[in-house]
Amino acid sequence: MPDNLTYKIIKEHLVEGEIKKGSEIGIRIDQTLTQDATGTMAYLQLEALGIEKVQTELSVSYVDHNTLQNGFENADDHRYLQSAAAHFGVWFSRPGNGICHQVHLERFGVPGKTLLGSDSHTPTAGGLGMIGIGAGGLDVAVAMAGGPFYIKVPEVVNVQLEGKIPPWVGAKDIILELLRRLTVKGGVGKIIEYSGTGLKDLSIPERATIANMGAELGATSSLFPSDSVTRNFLKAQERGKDWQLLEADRQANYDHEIIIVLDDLEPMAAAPHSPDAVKPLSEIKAVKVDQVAVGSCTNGSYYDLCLLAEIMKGQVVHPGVSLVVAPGSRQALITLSREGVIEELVRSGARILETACGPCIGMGQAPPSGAVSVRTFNRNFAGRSGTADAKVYLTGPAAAAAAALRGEITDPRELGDYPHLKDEYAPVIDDRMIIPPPEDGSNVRILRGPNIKPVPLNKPLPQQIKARVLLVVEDNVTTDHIMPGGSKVLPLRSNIEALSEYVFSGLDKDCYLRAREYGSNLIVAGDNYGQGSSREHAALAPMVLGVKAVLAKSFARIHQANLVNFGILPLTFRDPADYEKLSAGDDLHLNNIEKQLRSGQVSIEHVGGGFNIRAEHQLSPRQLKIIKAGGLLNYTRLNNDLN
Ligand code: MIC
Ligand code: SF4
Repeated sequence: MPDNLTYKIIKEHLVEGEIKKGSEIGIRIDQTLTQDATGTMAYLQLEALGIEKVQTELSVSYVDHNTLQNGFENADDHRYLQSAAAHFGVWFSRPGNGICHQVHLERFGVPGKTLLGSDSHTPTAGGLGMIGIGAGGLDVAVAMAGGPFYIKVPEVVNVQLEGKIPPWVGAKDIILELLRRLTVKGGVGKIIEYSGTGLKDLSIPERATIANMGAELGATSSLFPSDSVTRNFLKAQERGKDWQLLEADRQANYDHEIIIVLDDLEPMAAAPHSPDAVKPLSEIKAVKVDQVAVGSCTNGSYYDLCLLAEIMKGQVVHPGVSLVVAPGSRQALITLSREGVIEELVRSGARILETACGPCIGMGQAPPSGAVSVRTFNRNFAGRSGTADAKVYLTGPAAAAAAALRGEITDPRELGDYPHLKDEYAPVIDDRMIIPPPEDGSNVRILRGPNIKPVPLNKPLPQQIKARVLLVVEDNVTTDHIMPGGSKVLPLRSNIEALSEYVFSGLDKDCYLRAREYGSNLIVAGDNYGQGSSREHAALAPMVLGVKAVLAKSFARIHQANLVNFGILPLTFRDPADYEKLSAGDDLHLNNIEKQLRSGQVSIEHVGGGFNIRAEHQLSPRQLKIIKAGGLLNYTRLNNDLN
């Protein structure tokens, strides 16, 4: 049977299970990446697993998120990560070298390989024809230790890009169009595979922009073929030998087909506060802009910044706008400097930031109160910028340039002729900020700081859970709601007890106090609970606050896996209408849990209400064992088995 590219790569990596829709399979992971905000936990867990050396073909530890050093915490984490990388045989990309996804694409990604990363935007690597998947740090630690990664066999969507993209419309508009059509939960359980006549005009960084934001669809991954464009990119990166031709078989089967006619697209933006609140820029009128931010793993490439500079050339940013620019990698920054682009940007009034995530995760550059910020990033959840009442619009770099010049949201087509960017691509290759691991790192001492605490463990599943409803939350609650980012909270990522005081703090700052008072808690949620990031802290911190179960209408993939990994029971309503029957403070009992879980259905007693809620679970037999053991670390230790 003719195969799509996704199945071809999965089949080559299959180590457990059968490729049958919906069933769980284990795949071999060739490469892993971690970043600093999730990496300390991942390596602490690798230590807890008792592993001596990583077993992957390549593992890289990046420092790109927590780069503001307001206190010792982030710097201590960086030192811990550097020493742990040397100890375990992991490459270390130093702070200042760039954002993990962009650096990985440029320096390490290989078509046809699998990449597991402790960051939800790991699918960026799909721009190069590899399957990149985001996961919690513990899953990545297990993969580094040589264990398979488990996923449900995904549905594969064929997105055909046909025709030619008009001037002023870019890769970002393609993925925004898909978000407009499919919404933030439209990709759950799916891998998005791209094809069509439009592909030949899309460079690898542009493909990476699209693959990157597939995470906002909730997709497991996004995948482009590996073609002559890929070959030229790899050659320019002096990695031509890593190239191979990879494409779907002719007449390959797909579960869904979507056609996007590129000629019909226009410049768009995702309006506050969701990446799927997409509108054409021509329809957004008279919105004054206070800040424009360009960069991130979505649009921080050399090309993106050249486009910004070219549009702004000879002009200066509007007096009411602060323009901040963070190149995505040191390679991009050096190349842009060599070509005078940085000078152009500075002349146009850009405030050049470190090559890091920066404002995307609220690590500095919080906009003023009530501000409008136009960002080339991928997420615009309320509060993520660091300013609770700021409104963030997500656009491509051309629209960002137009907003920076005009001081209001502007359709970039109003600026006249589209600038001509030169085609050739000659990046400066200089890997001296990437430290290879020593041959034998077993004697390298791992350096810890006082804020780096051991990974907390859960207890095995009891026979009965008596819990109080801590919170009832709506649809599409993000991990940023559950466990906020930002420069104040992120430095606590290595200290779960301290971090737990911020659980749901954006919704209710006293939530943690109530959770401690109740002792045993349950969260009730709507659809797509836990969308967004891969941060396992959104499971770990609730766990230390005594959250035993989450009862939702549905879950986002990575967060559900993280809940299981830390022994928190993810249950879904059999009848979503029952959601209305529950309120914060209700007492619920789950009796005879093991027996009920075995049957797949769980009846939850509402104490005081005199009724029962019917729930179910979608856990595989393997996940049930993990839940029973009180999480994956306990389970792995019990079985002393990574397979
Ligand atoms: C994000 O964009 O939300 C992050 C910060 O990169 C997260 C990882 C984290 O929370 O550390 C992600 O996307 O997984
Ligand atoms: Fe960093 Fe933002 Fe990308 Fe997350 S989405 S990896 S915070 S740049």
